[in-house]
Amino acid sequence: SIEVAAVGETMVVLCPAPGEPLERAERVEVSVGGAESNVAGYLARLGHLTTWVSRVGDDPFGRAVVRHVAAAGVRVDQVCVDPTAPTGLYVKDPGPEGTAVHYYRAGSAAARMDPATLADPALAGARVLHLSGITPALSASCRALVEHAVTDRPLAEALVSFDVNHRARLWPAEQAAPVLRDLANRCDLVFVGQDEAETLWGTTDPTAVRELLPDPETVVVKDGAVGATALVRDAEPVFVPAPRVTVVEPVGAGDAFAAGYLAGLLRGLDPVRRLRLGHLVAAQALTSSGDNAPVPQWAWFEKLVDAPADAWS
Ligand code: KDG
Repeated sequence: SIEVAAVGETMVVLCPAPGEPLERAERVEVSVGGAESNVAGYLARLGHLTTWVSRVGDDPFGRAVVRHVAAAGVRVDQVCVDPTAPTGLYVKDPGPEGTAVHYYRAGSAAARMDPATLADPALAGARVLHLSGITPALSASCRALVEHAVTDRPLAEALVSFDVNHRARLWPAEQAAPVLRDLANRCDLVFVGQDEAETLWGTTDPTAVRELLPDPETVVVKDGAVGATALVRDAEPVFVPAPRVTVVEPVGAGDAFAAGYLAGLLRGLDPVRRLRLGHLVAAQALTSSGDNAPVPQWAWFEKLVDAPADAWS
C-alpha cells in the first residue's frame, strides 16, 4: 500500500532562455514544478511508494503536469481532473539578483481542493502525509484542507510532515506568519528555512524557532549552504553541515532536502543520517537546473550516508 501521500498544487513552469530577461524573451523553456510533487518525485526515486494528491484542469498543461509527475515514478491516481478550472502556471524571470516568480494560478483547479480531497480510503494506510505552507495560501477551501489534514488526521496512521514554504508572492509575511505557525504546530515534523523563520517570526535561532513550535515531535531548521539542525523532542539538537557544492539553481533544493530526510525516517535511520540524506538529495537539486533534478537511486545514497563524521564537517 501507499507509503507517502504528498498533497499540493503543481504547475507548468515557463522560463526564458539563459540571459534573456522575461520582458524581452522570445523563447521559453517549458517544465513542471510544484513543491509537494517535487518531494514525491524524489521519494519515488529513492524507492518509496508515493502518491501525489492534487487537482488539475482538463487542459494540455494539466495533462503535461500529470505525465511529468507520473514519469518520476509517482502514483497519480489521486489526481482529480476538474473541467471547470484551469491548471496553474508560473513563469520564472532569472536575473542577476536571483529568480523572480510570476504566478498565474488564482482560481486554478488545484485551488479548488478541499477537505474531501483526502477522503479516499486508498490513502488510509499511508505512513507519511506531506504538506506545505503553500497550500493554505491558495484558497479558503485549500486552507480548510490543510486544517483538516493536521487536526482531524484523516490518514490515521500517517506522520504529518509540513514544509513551511512561505511564498511571499502568495501572501505577505504579516498574514502568513500566524497561520503557518499554527498549522506547523499541529504537525509531527516541520521543515523551515532560517530565512523564512526570520521573515515570518523574526528569528533565525533554531532554539528560538523551536520555542515558537513546541508541539511537533521534530522541527528541522535549515540554514542553506551552512547546514541543518534537527530538534527532536527530549533530545539534544543535532546539526549536520551541508556538503559544499557549486550551485546551478537553488529552486527545488528545499523539496529535495525534505525528501531525503523523509527517506531516512521511513528507513528508520537516526536524525544525523536523516539530515545527511536531506543534504545529499538537496546537493543533487542544487547542482542541476530546473525544479526537479534527476537523482541517483537509493544504493548510491546508502554508501554516502554512512561516511565518517569528518567527511561531513
Ligand atoms: O519548491 C520549488 C518550486 O517548485 C515551487 O516553489 C513551485 O510550488 C511552487 C510554488 O508554489 O511556489
